[in-house]
Amino acid sequence: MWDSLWINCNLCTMNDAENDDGLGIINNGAIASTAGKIVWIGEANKLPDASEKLAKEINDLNGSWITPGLIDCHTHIVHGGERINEFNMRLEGANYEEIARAGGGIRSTVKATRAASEQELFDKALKRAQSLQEEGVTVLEIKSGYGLNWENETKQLRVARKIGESLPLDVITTYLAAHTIPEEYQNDGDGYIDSIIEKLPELKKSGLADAIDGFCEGIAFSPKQIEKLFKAAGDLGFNLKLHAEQLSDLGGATLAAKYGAKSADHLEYVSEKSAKAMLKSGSVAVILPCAFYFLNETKKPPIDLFRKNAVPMAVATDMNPGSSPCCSLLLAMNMACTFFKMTPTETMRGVTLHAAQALGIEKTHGSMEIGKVTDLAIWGITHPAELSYHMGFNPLQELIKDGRQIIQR
Ligand code: DI6
Ligand code: FE
Repeated sequence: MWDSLWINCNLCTMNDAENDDGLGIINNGAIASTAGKIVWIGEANKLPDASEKLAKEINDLNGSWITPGLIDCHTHIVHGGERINEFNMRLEGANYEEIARAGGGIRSTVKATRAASEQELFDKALKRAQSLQEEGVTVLEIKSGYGLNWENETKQLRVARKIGESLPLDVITTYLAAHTIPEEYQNDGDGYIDSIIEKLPELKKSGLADAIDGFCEGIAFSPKQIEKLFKAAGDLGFNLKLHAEQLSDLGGATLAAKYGAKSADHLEYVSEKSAKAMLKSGSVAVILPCAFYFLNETKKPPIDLFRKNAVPMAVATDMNPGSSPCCSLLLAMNMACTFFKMTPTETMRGVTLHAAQALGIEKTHGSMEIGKVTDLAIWGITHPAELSYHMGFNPLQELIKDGRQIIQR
């Protein structure tokens, strides 16, 4: 007996075995779920006889489309304060690096995050998570990185975990203490990296973080410093990720690949050598078009290079108060197409299959296949490409998490 059966729908399975169009489309399909897992999927006319009697509940979708629940694989939604003053400064001509060097930027959010209580951080982050969820997101990565000391970094991670416990949403947490050098360490980046490394075993024990991330950039940490962090974190069994080549090419993506990182993110300035290394290591290129847009950048990530080298591309919001105050994964998909000329099929893969790979959960999430979790987004659309096409319009009709309906619109 199945718990639920969805019929009269078109499926965008993201499973190549179904259809090698890059989306795994099945027109007039059906999908069944038991105990939160997919137990049957295929063309409706191949359903076993008397399947109406096989399911406790049948949902007739009247021609709607089903995709896997979307995955936002790069966010900083837990943070204190906003950065509207910097927005104004940039409109008047200052750039992101200048503001950061003048003590604004990440450090100003660090002040606000340290000052905020756990409850305050939670209340704000919950709204952001809900707004992502309203657009079909069922898995969300959340980074720390605005505490920059043990007490406040773990405060952010506890809030992130609590978001996952409070909403029907899977939260993957990432420890980004190596986001920038805190004031207490001024010009001692090496000393700060050592202080992070010292706490990694305790972090591992706490279970608060699934991955370790860093910001490899002139205004943050050098490849040498990141390498030291990656060695220690990798030895402890953490997944690795890296903000790399956002503002310049320091070879961060090559380093990420060398340590088998799940992803390297941003990558506007990435080299061909790094792209090749990423293919070898299976690292995903996480494309963050909202940060590119909001900072008014002109250098675009080399999408053709990733295509040519068959590097999987994910797309994410990078939701954060400084470079991407964007809570819409659908808008990120749209911008990936308009700015970077990714195809709607590539962006769709970027928020499902490849986003799952960037988080190391591709065995259970990111496509609709027998045995994977029943995370389904149900849309009133004519084709999945429509999800990359609209701006400021949300065609979500229903969201199913672990087989249960959690949103109906
Ligand atoms: N790159 C980014 O775009 C965010 N972090 C990072 O390393 C921006 C963070 C911020 O400006 O608060
Ligand atoms: Fe980021």
